[in-house]
Amino acid sequence: MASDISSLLTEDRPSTSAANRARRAAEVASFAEAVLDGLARRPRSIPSRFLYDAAGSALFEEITKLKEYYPTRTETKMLETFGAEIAEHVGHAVILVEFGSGSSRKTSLLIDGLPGLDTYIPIDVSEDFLVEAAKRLSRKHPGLTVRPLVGDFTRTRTLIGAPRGAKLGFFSGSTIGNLTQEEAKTFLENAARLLGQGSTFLVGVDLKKSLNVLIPAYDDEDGVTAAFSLNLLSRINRELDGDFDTTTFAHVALYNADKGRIEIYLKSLIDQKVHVLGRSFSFAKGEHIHTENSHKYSVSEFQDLARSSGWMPVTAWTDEDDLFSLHLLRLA
Ligand code: AVJ
Repeated sequence: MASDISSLLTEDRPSTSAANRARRAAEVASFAEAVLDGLARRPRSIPSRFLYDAAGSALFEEITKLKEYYPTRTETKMLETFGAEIAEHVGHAVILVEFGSGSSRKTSLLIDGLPGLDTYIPIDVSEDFLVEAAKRLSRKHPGLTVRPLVGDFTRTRTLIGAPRGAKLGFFSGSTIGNLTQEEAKTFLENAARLLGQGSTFLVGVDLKKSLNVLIPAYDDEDGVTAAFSLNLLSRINRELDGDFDTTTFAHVALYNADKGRIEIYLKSLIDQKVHVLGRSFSFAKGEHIHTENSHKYSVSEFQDLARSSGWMPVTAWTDEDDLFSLHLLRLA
């Protein structure tokens, strides 16, 4: 059977160039609102999802290859090692729904172990990434129907065009760590509604660990993570007529033990005034903009969170160095 990529679908309208323009305009408007609000607030903060424009996504790809950044390679190896065990639990799945288009390598490993799979539905806000990933996956897995869905996966309400059958959700890379525990709970509840009764959910979650390992993963020697953070200011310059001098801000990564998370900030190195969309913002030397959180969970902490969101923990796998965990959840 020939593989097929159905045309890109959004929740409310088909993909046309007019719809794409409208979507892009809406994205810039929501970025503008978030930046103007976030810079006026104290403490200053900008939601981390805005880190991932084309330049930011490319820099994140570089991060995943750094020697200091253990999550991607550890999770990939775990999918190889535990693939057969995972398949024992989810082998009945007909439809794979991926939240946030991860690296297609990880997804491919999962698909390889599930011969009963009929349809793959990747959900992502970035249409370009989605199209690329869909093409790659479709080529690699002839016979698999790929139905990409453009949208914010935390808000997806329906799976347009999904055939009937058991669904397996996949949320890899510890992307769930970007969400606060409250947001993560809401996300897991929404995912339960979206996937429906009898479904299973495979979630990659970064573990708590020694700061000697954790901090360098978010503040690498070559400054790739710093460049990834600072790209947010360059994006403001590009899209919102900003005049940030990125050489006067520094990337800061620290571990907040109370909240069990890495917190990332951009710190002003001097007293300065910056303009965005005609508005002016003063920064004192040492003042921060909070740009990202990356929550870390013990196995039991995440299982408690899953239970509180209506999911039943089935199994959790960890690697031999206890760096990363894969959780299998089931909906009763
Ligand atoms: C994509 C959210 C999983 O938290 O490890 C990596 C993002 N930011 N380095 C993470 C990130 C800086 C990453 N996630």
